[in-house]
Amino acid sequence: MIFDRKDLSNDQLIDFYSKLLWPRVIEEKMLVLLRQGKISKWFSGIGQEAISVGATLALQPDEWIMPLHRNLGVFTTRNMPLNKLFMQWQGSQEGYSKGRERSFHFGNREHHICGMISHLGPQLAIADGVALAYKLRKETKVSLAFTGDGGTSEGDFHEALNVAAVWDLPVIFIIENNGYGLSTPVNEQYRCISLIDKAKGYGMEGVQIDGNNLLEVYDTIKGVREYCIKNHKPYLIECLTFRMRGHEEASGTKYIPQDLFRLWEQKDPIINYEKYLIETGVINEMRVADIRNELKDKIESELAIGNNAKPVVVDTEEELEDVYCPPTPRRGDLASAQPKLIDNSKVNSELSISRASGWMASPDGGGREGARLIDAIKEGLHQSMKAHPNLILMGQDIAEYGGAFKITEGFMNEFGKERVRNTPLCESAIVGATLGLSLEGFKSMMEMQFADFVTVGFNQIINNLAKIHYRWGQNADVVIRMPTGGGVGAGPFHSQSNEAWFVHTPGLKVVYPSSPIDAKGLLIAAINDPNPVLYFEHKALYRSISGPVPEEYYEIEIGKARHVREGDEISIITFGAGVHWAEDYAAEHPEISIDILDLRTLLPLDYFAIREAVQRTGRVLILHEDTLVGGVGGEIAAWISENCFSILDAPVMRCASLDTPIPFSIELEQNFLAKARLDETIQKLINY
Ligand SMILES: Cc1ncc(C[n+]2csc(CCOP(=O)(O)OP(=O)(O)O)c2C)c(N)n1
Repeated sequence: MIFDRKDLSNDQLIDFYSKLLWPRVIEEKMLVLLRQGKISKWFSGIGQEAISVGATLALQPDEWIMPLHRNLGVFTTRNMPLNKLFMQWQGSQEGYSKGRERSFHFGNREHHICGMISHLGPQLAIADGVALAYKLRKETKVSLAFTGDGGTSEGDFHEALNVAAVWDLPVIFIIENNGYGLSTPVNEQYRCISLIDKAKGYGMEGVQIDGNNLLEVYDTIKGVREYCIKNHKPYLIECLTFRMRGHEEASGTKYIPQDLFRLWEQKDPIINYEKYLIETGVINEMRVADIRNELKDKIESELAIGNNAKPVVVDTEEELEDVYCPPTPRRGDLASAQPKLIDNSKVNSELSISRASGWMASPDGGGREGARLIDAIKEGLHQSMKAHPNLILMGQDIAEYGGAFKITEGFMNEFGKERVRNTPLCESAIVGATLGLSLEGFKSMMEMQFADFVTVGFNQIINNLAKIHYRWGQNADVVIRMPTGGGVGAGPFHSQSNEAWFVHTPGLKVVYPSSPIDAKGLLIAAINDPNPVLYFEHKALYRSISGPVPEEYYEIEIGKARHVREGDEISIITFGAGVHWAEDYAAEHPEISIDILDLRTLLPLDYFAIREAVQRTGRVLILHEDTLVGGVGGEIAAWISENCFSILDAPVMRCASLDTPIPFSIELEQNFLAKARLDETIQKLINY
């Protein structure tokens, strides 16, 4: 192995040695503790340390790194104390994730390390978001993300590299090519000759290096860092290396030919570097022994602290509280933009909403007063852009074109293309980028062109945005706008109601306004909320309903339902288009006294208002546009039966859409929608 020290001093070379050795001696100790049952799982990076250590040394300490399961050297080179790391690996509450995460699945703001989720590839796009933040602030910084050779086959790899290239983001993507996925060799993983061939396809530069040569890794990444900053571009680095142990300790190494171990033993990153330092007189064997002994002593003293971790004390309240980030106090320049809180949660005749004749009105149907739902959303977004100079909008065709539904029309001219960003068709990477922006203190709103397309960004929402605060205390200050719903003759993939997927995910908030006043106030509240909020907006209501909307900057509180209509025979609990179906039905059936509750927020639910609605009539119908099985109606019905049984006069009934995909033809769609069964269900409830 040939080392080139360039202008590194002896002291620096020795410091590098100690940093390279530290993760190795920690691991050797952990493998013993694993066998003793003191820690539960271990993913070994033995043989690959030069990559983690060299990369971290090449970056500034406040540049974000997105490591994976073999990157102990990132954590140690960023000087995370071993006692706390050890507490983390033991599952102690004094570790970095309060005992909630295993092995390397945690991050820490202070050290600018973003914790991985098991799915590997999602780390890459978070680096895009961080780099975008650096770029927007004109900071001379890069972000750096790791992937294995196996991870390069994930769609996340493609999306993250593509977005970084298209947006000219200073991101360093590092592939640690150790020859195997879990047991899958590279020839069953990809067909290009080498993985840097992929760089060309994205229009970026790439280089393949010896990942076991610390100085080569360090020097390359240092140079690449300068390139990325100077040229505002990403870069792909493939580090050739080898995994000297099993995928994780339990999986063994039987599937790997033994010759390979003998070959790579010769290329051990530590032994070779140590040899180089001794041969060039930078260090002598005595000093090497001293360093090794110092590190061994350090391990013992750190583990002594780590072993003293207090036993886990379960506090359910704290567990639930930590799912969400508490509201952030507003700072300086934004203080003047404090939104007013409007409470329209009680029946209020002034807030009557007018609907174009028939719910399935054509977009330009007449008969409106005040602002339309779409105008209200636009105004809420516009005022939020003014209130938050750090709010970034991202979505397909949202810049010059103004978005598929024209909600951001004119925004690009007013706020600039940096803040109103067209995205490539990379939903997963864009959700990942929202999280990266959040790491750097930005707010972002992503427009899903249609709520249906969220499936291709699902993992980042469900597993990263939703869980990150509970896992390691980092918030995801993100709103995802979801143009949703049917009644527009758009078929199975432009009409779905998929809110229930998200209601089932702790850590998200889900709002679903049915009126213009709520649409504006809930959007402002969602953007002000530091947590990830899925904001559902019904496409068929965009231009078919209108109502009074205050011009001021105001919030409607998330988690509060609205009592729409007073009645004493049955209560309809609903949201979105269901509110209008219920109101229409009530208007057409004055002989029935119908009470209507608009939930407005589906997560967290307003249980107080639900109980009151049950109390008012004792007969409850839950109405929603989503299909019946697994819809939110089932959850609400269960809660009512458990908590309001004594005040019920009839079983809770549900009216929902047919359990089929959404058909295209208008006749089939009308039959599909819950509205087609509303009369029948109400009659059943009344006559029970
Ligand atoms: C999306 C996803 N699929 C499968 C797995 C299971 N898994 C964990 S690590 C791994 C192999 C990863 O290989 P590679 O990216 O080469 O990294 P290495 O472990 O070799 O460092 C697999 C298949 C996973 N964690 N996530």
